[in-house]
Amino acid sequence: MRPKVILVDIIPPETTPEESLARLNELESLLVTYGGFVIIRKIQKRQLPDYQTYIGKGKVQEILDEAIEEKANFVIINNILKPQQLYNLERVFEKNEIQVWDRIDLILKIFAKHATTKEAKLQIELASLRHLGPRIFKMGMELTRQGGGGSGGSGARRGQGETNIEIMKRHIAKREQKICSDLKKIEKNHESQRNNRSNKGFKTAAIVGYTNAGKSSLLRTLTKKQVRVKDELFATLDSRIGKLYLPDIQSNCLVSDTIGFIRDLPPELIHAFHSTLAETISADLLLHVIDINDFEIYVKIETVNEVLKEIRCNNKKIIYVFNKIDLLDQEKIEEAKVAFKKLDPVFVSAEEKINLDELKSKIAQSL
Ligand SMILES: Nc1nc2c(ncn2[C@@H]2O[C@H](COP(=O)(O)OP(=O)(O)OP(=O)(O)O)[C@@H](O)[C@H]2O)c(=O)[nH]1
Ligand SMILES: [Mg+2]
Repeated sequence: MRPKVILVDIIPPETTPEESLARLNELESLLVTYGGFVIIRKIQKRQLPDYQTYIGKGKVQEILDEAIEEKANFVIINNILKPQQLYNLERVFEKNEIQVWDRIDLILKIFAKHATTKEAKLQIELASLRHLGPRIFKMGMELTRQGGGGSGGSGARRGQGETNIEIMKRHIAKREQKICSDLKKIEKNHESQRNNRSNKGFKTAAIVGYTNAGKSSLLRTLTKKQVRVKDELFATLDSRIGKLYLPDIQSNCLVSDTIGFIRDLPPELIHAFHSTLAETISADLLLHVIDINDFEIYVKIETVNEVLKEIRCNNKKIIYVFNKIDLLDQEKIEEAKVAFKKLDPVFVSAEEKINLDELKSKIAQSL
Protein backbone atom coordinates (compact mmCIF):
# COMPACT_ATOMS: atom_id res chain seq x y z
CA MET A 1 0.00 0.00 0.00
CA ARG A 2 1.30 3.44 -0.87
CA PRO A 3 2.10 5.48 2.22
CA LYS A 4 -0.22 8.36 3.08
CA VAL A 5 1.66 11.54 3.68
CA ILE A 6 1.11 14.97 5.15
CA LEU A 7 3.36 17.58 3.53
CA VAL A 8 4.38 20.61 5.54
CA ASP A 9 6.30 23.61 4.26
CA ILE A 10 7.50 26.42 6.47
CA ILE A 11 8.21 29.50 4.41
CA PRO A 12 9.37 33.04 5.13
CA PRO A 13 6.46 35.53 5.19
CA GLU A 14 7.74 37.36 2.10
CA THR A 15 7.39 34.23 -0.11
CA THR A 16 4.98 34.87 -2.98
CA PRO A 17 1.93 32.59 -3.38
CA GLU A 18 3.33 31.30 -6.71
CA GLU A 19 6.67 30.49 -5.14
CA SER A 20 5.13 28.68 -2.19
CA LEU A 21 2.91 26.67 -4.50
CA ALA A 22 5.87 25.74 -6.68
CA ARG A 23 7.82 24.60 -3.62
CA LEU A 24 5.00 22.35 -2.50
CA ASN A 25 4.44 21.01 -6.00
CA GLU A 26 8.10 20.08 -6.21
CA LEU A 27 7.90 18.34 -2.85
CA GLU A 28 4.84 16.48 -4.06
CA SER A 29 6.72 15.38 -7.21
CA LEU A 30 9.50 14.09 -4.99
CA LEU A 31 6.96 12.18 -2.97
CA VAL A 32 5.29 10.71 -6.05
CA THR A 33 8.74 9.64 -7.29
CA TYR A 34 9.20 7.93 -3.95
CA GLY A 35 5.84 6.21 -4.28
CA GLY A 36 3.73 7.95 -1.68
CA PHE A 37 0.65 10.08 -2.01
CA VAL A 38 -0.37 13.28 -0.36
CA ILE A 39 -3.42 13.55 1.80
CA ILE A 40 -2.90 16.98 3.31
CA ARG A 41 -0.72 19.91 2.25
CA LYS A 42 0.17 22.59 4.73
CA ILE A 43 2.01 25.84 4.29
CA GLN A 44 2.94 27.96 7.25
CA LYS A 45 4.55 31.37 7.13
CA ARG A 46 7.12 31.93 9.81
CA GLN A 47 9.97 34.36 10.12
CA LEU A 48 12.14 32.03 12.14
CA PRO A 49 11.79 28.28 12.63
CA ASP A 50 10.90 27.11 16.11
CA TYR A 51 14.04 26.15 17.95
CA GLN A 52 12.63 22.92 19.41
CA THR A 53 10.36 21.57 16.67
CA TYR A 54 10.96 23.75 13.62
CA ILE A 55 7.22 23.98 12.91
CA GLY A 56 6.14 25.25 16.34
CA LYS A 57 4.29 23.60 19.20
CA GLY A 58 0.77 24.56 18.09
CA LYS A 59 1.37 23.25 14.58
CA VAL A 60 2.78 20.00 15.93
CA GLN A 61 -0.44 19.32 17.82
CA GLU A 62 -2.61 20.34 14.87
CA ILE A 63 -0.73 18.06 12.49
CA LEU A 64 -0.69 15.20 14.97
CA ASP A 65 -4.49 15.39 15.38
CA GLU A 66 -5.03 15.41 11.63
CA ALA A 67 -2.48 12.67 11.05
CA ILE A 68 -4.28 10.40 13.50
CA GLU A 69 -7.67 11.20 12.05
CA GLU A 70 -6.54 10.65 8.45
CA LYS A 71 -4.41 7.61 9.33
CA ALA A 72 -1.27 9.16 7.86
CA ASN A 73 1.95 7.14 7.73
CA PHE A 74 4.36 10.02 7.29
CA VAL A 75 4.76 13.69 7.94
CA ILE A 76 7.30 15.25 5.61
CA ILE A 77 8.65 18.72 6.25
CA ASN A 78 10.01 20.53 3.22
CA ASN A 79 12.97 22.03 5.01
CA ILE A 80 16.30 20.96 6.41
CA LEU A 81 15.82 20.35 10.12
CA LYS A 82 18.37 20.14 12.87
CA PRO A 83 18.84 16.67 14.33
CA GLN A 84 17.42 17.85 17.64
CA GLN A 85 14.28 19.20 15.96
CA LEU A 86 13.69 16.00 14.03
CA TYR A 87 14.32 14.00 17.12
CA ASN A 88 11.80 16.03 19.13
CA LEU A 89 9.20 15.60 16.41
CA GLU A 90 9.85 11.89 16.11
CA ARG A 91 9.20 11.49 19.80
CA VAL A 92 5.76 13.05 19.43
CA PHE A 93 4.68 11.19 16.31
CA GLU A 94 6.21 7.76 16.79
CA LYS A 95 3.67 6.84 19.46
CA ASN A 96 1.12 6.73 16.67
CA GLU A 97 3.44 4.95 14.30
CA ILE A 98 3.84 8.03 12.17
CA GLN A 99 7.30 8.74 10.79
CA VAL A 100 8.69 12.23 10.44
CA TRP A 101 11.07 13.07 7.60
CA ASP A 102 12.64 16.27 6.45
CA ARG A 103 13.42 17.15 2.84
CA ILE A 104 16.82 15.49 2.97
CA ASP A 105 15.37 12.24 4.33
CA LEU A 106 12.96 12.12 1.40
CA ILE A 107 15.66 12.86 -1.18
CA LEU A 108 17.90 10.22 0.34
CA LYS A 109 15.11 7.64 0.18
CA ILE A 110 14.60 8.39 -3.52
CA PHE A 111 18.33 8.13 -4.10
CA ALA A 112 18.37 4.80 -2.31
CA LYS A 113 15.52 3.56 -4.49
CA HIS A 114 17.20 4.58 -7.75
CA ALA A 115 20.77 3.60 -6.98
CA THR A 116 22.02 0.77 -9.12
CA THR A 117 25.80 1.04 -9.17
CA LYS A 118 28.00 0.20 -6.22
CA GLU A 119 29.35 3.72 -6.34
CA ALA A 120 25.90 5.33 -6.10
CA LYS A 121 24.94 3.00 -3.26
CA LEU A 122 28.06 3.84 -1.28
CA GLN A 123 27.60 7.56 -1.82
CA ILE A 124 24.04 7.38 -0.61
CA GLU A 125 25.03 5.41 2.44
CA LEU A 126 27.65 8.03 3.20
CA ALA A 127 25.18 10.88 2.78
CA SER A 128 22.64 9.05 4.97
CA LEU A 129 25.17 8.43 7.70
CA ARG A 130 26.12 12.07 7.66
CA HIS A 131 22.51 13.17 7.77
CA LEU A 132 21.32 10.61 10.28
CA GLY A 133 24.47 10.42 12.33
CA PRO A 134 23.76 13.42 14.56
CA ARG A 135 20.23 12.15 15.18
CA ILE A 136 21.61 8.85 16.32
CA PHE A 137 23.88 10.72 18.73
CA LYS A 138 20.85 12.56 20.09
CA MET A 139 19.24 9.22 20.76
CA GLY A 140 22.35 8.20 22.57
CA MET A 141 22.23 11.35 24.64
CA GLU A 142 18.62 10.67 25.48
CA LEU A 143 19.64 7.24 26.70
CA THR A 144 22.25 8.91 28.82
CA ARG A 145 19.70 11.21 30.38
CA GLN A 146 17.23 8.42 30.97
CA GLY A 147 20.07 6.42 32.33
CA GLY A 148 20.51 8.96 35.11
CA GLY A 149 22.39 11.92 33.74
CA GLY A 150 20.39 14.25 36.03
CA SER A 151 21.42 15.20 39.54
CA GLY A 152 19.77 12.16 41.12
CA GLY A 153 21.30 9.63 38.70
CA SER A 154 23.94 7.18 39.61
CA GLY A 155 27.36 7.38 38.07
CA ALA A 156 27.27 3.78 36.89
CA ARG A 157 24.08 4.25 34.89
CA ARG A 158 25.31 7.49 33.38
CA GLY A 159 28.41 5.63 32.36
CA GLN A 160 26.30 3.09 30.51
CA GLY A 161 24.59 5.83 28.47
CA GLU A 162 27.89 7.39 27.55
CA THR A 163 29.17 4.02 26.47
CA ASN A 164 26.19 3.68 24.14
CA ILE A 165 27.01 6.99 22.49
CA GLU A 166 30.64 6.05 22.20
CA ILE A 167 29.81 2.71 20.61
CA MET A 168 27.47 4.34 18.12
CA LYS A 169 29.94 7.09 17.31
CA ARG A 170 32.74 4.61 16.80
CA HIS A 171 30.57 2.39 14.64
CA ILE A 172 29.47 5.28 12.43
CA ALA A 173 32.97 6.71 12.15
CA LYS A 174 34.35 3.31 11.15
CA ARG A 175 31.69 2.77 8.51
CA GLU A 176 32.26 6.28 7.14
CA GLN A 177 35.96 5.59 6.86
CA LYS A 178 35.37 2.32 5.07
CA ILE A 179 32.92 3.90 2.58
CA CYS A 180 35.30 6.79 1.91
CA SER A 181 38.16 4.43 1.23
CA ASP A 182 36.02 2.23 -1.06
CA LEU A 183 34.84 5.34 -2.90
CA LYS A 184 38.42 6.54 -3.25
CA LYS A 185 39.30 3.28 -4.98
CA ILE A 186 36.38 3.65 -7.39
CA GLU A 187 37.34 7.28 -7.99
CA LYS A 188 40.94 6.29 -8.71
CA ASN A 189 39.64 3.87 -11.28
CA HIS A 190 37.55 6.57 -12.94
CA GLU A 191 40.50 8.90 -12.80
CA SER A 192 42.76 6.54 -14.66
CA GLN A 193 40.00 6.02 -17.26
CA ARG A 194 39.77 9.80 -17.60
CA ASN A 195 43.53 10.13 -17.98
CA ASN A 196 43.41 7.42 -20.59
CA ARG A 197 40.77 9.31 -22.53
CA SER A 198 42.56 12.62 -22.35
CA ASN A 199 45.79 10.92 -23.44
CA LYS A 200 43.88 9.83 -26.50
CA GLY A 201 43.07 13.50 -27.09
CA PHE A 202 39.37 13.37 -26.22
CA LYS A 203 37.84 16.63 -25.05
CA THR A 204 34.92 16.33 -22.66
CA ALA A 205 31.61 18.12 -22.22
CA ALA A 206 29.56 17.47 -19.08
CA ILE A 207 25.81 17.86 -19.00
CA VAL A 208 24.51 19.52 -15.85
CA GLY A 209 21.14 20.91 -14.84
CA TYR A 210 18.19 20.83 -12.52
CA THR A 211 16.60 17.43 -12.06
CA ASN A 212 14.15 16.47 -14.83
CA ALA A 213 15.44 19.15 -17.26
CA GLY A 214 16.17 16.49 -19.88
CA LYS A 215 19.88 15.85 -19.33
CA SER A 216 19.77 12.13 -19.99
CA SER A 217 17.50 12.68 -22.98
CA LEU A 218 20.10 15.04 -24.44
CA LEU A 219 22.90 12.55 -23.86
CA ARG A 220 20.83 9.84 -25.52
CA THR A 221 19.99 12.02 -28.51
CA LEU A 222 23.51 13.32 -28.98
CA THR A 223 25.41 10.09 -28.48
CA LYS A 224 22.86 7.27 -28.92
CA LYS A 225 23.96 6.04 -25.52
CA GLN A 226 21.16 4.04 -23.93
CA VAL A 227 20.37 5.78 -20.66
CA ARG A 228 17.44 5.94 -18.34
CA VAL A 229 15.04 8.75 -19.22
CA LYS A 230 12.06 9.19 -16.96
CA ASP A 231 9.59 11.81 -15.92
CA GLU A 232 10.82 11.46 -12.37
CA LEU A 233 13.10 13.45 -10.16
CA PHE A 234 16.57 11.94 -9.76
CA ALA A 235 16.15 9.27 -12.42
CA THR A 236 19.92 9.43 -12.90
CA LEU A 237 22.30 8.94 -10.01
CA ASP A 238 25.49 7.86 -11.70
CA SER A 239 27.53 9.31 -14.51
CA ARG A 240 27.32 8.01 -18.07
CA ILE A 241 29.51 8.85 -20.99
CA GLY A 242 28.87 8.76 -24.71
CA LYS A 243 30.81 9.73 -27.80
CA LEU A 244 29.68 12.66 -29.94
CA TYR A 245 30.99 13.37 -33.42
CA LEU A 246 31.46 17.06 -34.17
CA PRO A 247 31.43 17.63 -37.94
CA ASP A 248 32.78 21.20 -37.68
CA ILE A 249 36.09 20.01 -36.29
CA GLN A 250 35.85 16.48 -37.65
CA SER A 251 36.52 14.88 -34.35
CA ASN A 252 34.80 13.21 -31.46
CA CYS A 253 34.23 14.55 -28.00
CA LEU A 254 32.92 12.77 -24.94
CA VAL A 255 29.70 13.83 -23.32
CA SER A 256 28.80 12.86 -19.77
CA ASP A 257 25.49 12.92 -17.91
CA THR A 258 25.15 13.12 -14.18
CA ILE A 259 22.84 13.48 -11.21
CA GLY A 260 20.43 16.42 -11.35
CA PHE A 261 20.57 19.29 -8.93
CA ILE A 262 17.76 20.55 -6.73
CA ARG A 263 17.23 23.51 -4.42
CA ASP A 264 17.94 23.36 -0.69
CA LEU A 265 20.54 20.65 -0.87
CA PRO A 266 23.06 20.91 1.91
CA PRO A 267 26.69 20.97 0.75
CA GLU A 268 27.40 17.68 2.61
CA LEU A 269 25.00 15.92 0.29
CA ILE A 270 26.63 17.40 -2.78
CA HIS A 271 30.05 16.45 -1.48
CA ALA A 272 28.93 12.90 -0.78
CA PHE A 273 28.39 12.69 -4.54
CA HIS A 274 31.89 13.86 -5.30
CA SER A 275 32.79 10.66 -7.06
CA THR A 276 29.80 10.90 -9.44
CA LEU A 277 30.43 14.58 -10.02
CA ALA A 278 34.11 14.03 -10.76
CA GLU A 279 33.31 13.73 -14.46
CA THR A 280 31.68 17.15 -14.33
CA ILE A 281 34.48 18.65 -12.31
CA SER A 282 37.13 17.52 -14.78
CA ALA A 283 35.20 18.43 -17.96
CA ASP A 284 36.47 20.97 -20.49
CA LEU A 285 33.00 22.35 -21.07
CA LEU A 286 29.61 22.30 -19.34
CA LEU A 287 26.23 22.00 -21.04
CA HIS A 288 23.71 23.50 -18.65
CA VAL A 289 20.35 22.02 -19.64
CA ILE A 290 17.25 24.00 -18.74
CA ASP A 291 13.61 23.06 -19.20
CA ILE A 292 12.30 26.09 -21.08
CA ASN A 293 8.73 25.43 -19.93
CA ASP A 294 9.61 25.55 -16.31
CA PHE A 295 7.59 28.06 -14.40
CA GLU A 296 10.52 28.59 -12.04
CA ILE A 297 13.18 28.84 -14.69
CA TYR A 298 15.16 31.67 -13.07
CA VAL A 299 15.26 30.03 -9.63
CA LYS A 300 16.40 26.75 -11.16
CA ILE A 301 19.15 28.32 -13.27
CA GLU A 302 20.36 30.08 -10.13
CA THR A 303 20.20 26.87 -8.07
CA VAL A 304 22.32 25.02 -10.60
CA ASN A 305 24.82 27.88 -10.71
CA GLU A 306 25.07 27.77 -6.94
CA VAL A 307 25.78 24.05 -6.92
CA LEU A 308 28.39 24.59 -9.64
CA LYS A 309 30.01 27.16 -7.39
CA GLU A 310 29.91 24.68 -4.53
CA ILE A 311 31.82 22.11 -6.59
CA ARG A 312 34.11 24.87 -7.94
CA CYS A 313 32.94 24.56 -11.53
CA ASN A 314 31.59 28.06 -11.96
CA ASN A 315 34.56 29.30 -13.92
CA LYS A 316 34.29 26.69 -16.64
CA LYS A 317 32.98 27.45 -20.08
CA ILE A 318 29.22 26.92 -20.11
CA ILE A 319 26.74 26.53 -22.94
CA TYR A 320 23.16 27.14 -21.83
CA VAL A 321 20.92 24.61 -23.54
CA PHE A 322 17.21 25.45 -23.33
CA ASN A 323 15.46 22.15 -23.88
CA LYS A 324 11.91 20.97 -24.68
CA ILE A 325 11.17 23.74 -27.19
CA ASP A 326 8.81 21.33 -28.94
CA LEU A 327 6.33 22.14 -26.19
CA LEU A 328 6.38 25.89 -26.91
CA ASP A 329 4.93 27.88 -29.79
CA GLN A 330 7.26 30.00 -31.92
CA GLU A 331 6.14 33.25 -30.33
CA LYS A 332 7.10 32.05 -26.85
CA ILE A 333 10.45 30.81 -28.11
CA GLU A 334 11.15 34.26 -29.59
CA GLU A 335 10.25 35.83 -26.25
CA ALA A 336 12.64 33.50 -24.45
CA LYS A 337 15.39 34.34 -26.94
CA VAL A 338 15.05 37.98 -25.98
CA ALA A 339 14.74 37.31 -22.24
CA PHE A 340 17.83 35.09 -22.09
CA LYS A 341 19.93 36.82 -24.74
CA LYS A 342 22.70 37.51 -22.24
CA LEU A 343 23.30 33.78 -21.72
CA ASP A 344 23.76 33.24 -25.47
CA PRO A 345 21.76 30.01 -25.30
CA VAL A 346 20.91 27.28 -27.77
CA PHE A 347 17.25 26.27 -27.99
CA VAL A 348 16.76 22.57 -28.62
CA SER A 349 14.45 19.65 -28.22
CA ALA A 350 16.27 16.53 -27.16
CA GLU A 351 13.19 14.44 -27.73
CA GLU A 352 12.20 15.84 -31.13
CA LYS A 353 15.83 16.30 -32.24
CA ILE A 354 15.42 20.00 -33.01
CA ASN A 355 18.46 22.28 -33.46
CA LEU A 356 21.02 19.66 -32.53
CA ASP A 357 23.36 20.75 -35.33
CA GLU A 358 23.49 24.25 -33.91
CA LEU A 359 24.35 22.80 -30.51
CA LYS A 360 27.08 20.61 -31.99
CA SER A 361 28.62 23.61 -33.74
CA LYS A 362 28.58 25.57 -30.54
CA ILE A 363 30.23 22.70 -28.67
CA ALA A 364 32.87 22.45 -31.39
CA GLN A 365 33.60 26.19 -31.14
CA SER A 366 33.88 26.03 -27.37
CA LEU A 367 36.21 23.09 -27.07
N1 LIG B 1 8.58 17.28 -24.70
C1 LIG B 1 9.83 17.03 -24.36
N2 LIG B 1 10.10 16.27 -23.28
C2 LIG B 1 11.38 16.02 -22.98
C3 LIG B 1 12.46 16.52 -23.75
N3 LIG B 1 13.61 16.11 -23.20
C4 LIG B 1 13.26 15.37 -22.10
N4 LIG B 1 11.93 15.31 -21.98
C5 LIG B 1 11.18 14.59 -20.94
O1 LIG B 1 11.51 15.12 -19.66
C6 LIG B 1 11.54 14.09 -18.68
C7 LIG B 1 12.88 14.06 -17.98
O2 LIG B 1 13.87 13.68 -18.89
P1 LIG B 1 15.29 13.10 -18.43
O3 LIG B 1 16.16 13.09 -19.65
O4 LIG B 1 15.13 11.84 -17.66
O5 LIG B 1 15.72 14.29 -17.45
P2 LIG B 1 17.02 14.37 -16.50
O6 LIG B 1 17.42 15.81 -16.50
O7 LIG B 1 18.04 13.39 -16.92
O8 LIG B 1 16.36 13.99 -15.11
P3 LIG B 1 17.05 13.35 -13.77
O9 LIG B 1 18.05 12.34 -14.17
O10 LIG B 1 15.87 12.75 -13.09
O11 LIG B 1 17.61 14.52 -13.03
C8 LIG B 1 11.23 12.79 -19.42
O12 LIG B 1 9.87 12.51 -19.28
C9 LIG B 1 11.57 13.11 -20.87
O13 LIG B 1 10.82 12.34 -21.79
C10 LIG B 1 12.14 17.32 -24.91
O14 LIG B 1 12.97 17.81 -25.67
N5 LIG B 1 10.81 17.54 -25.14
MG1 LIG C 1 18.83 11.84 -15.93
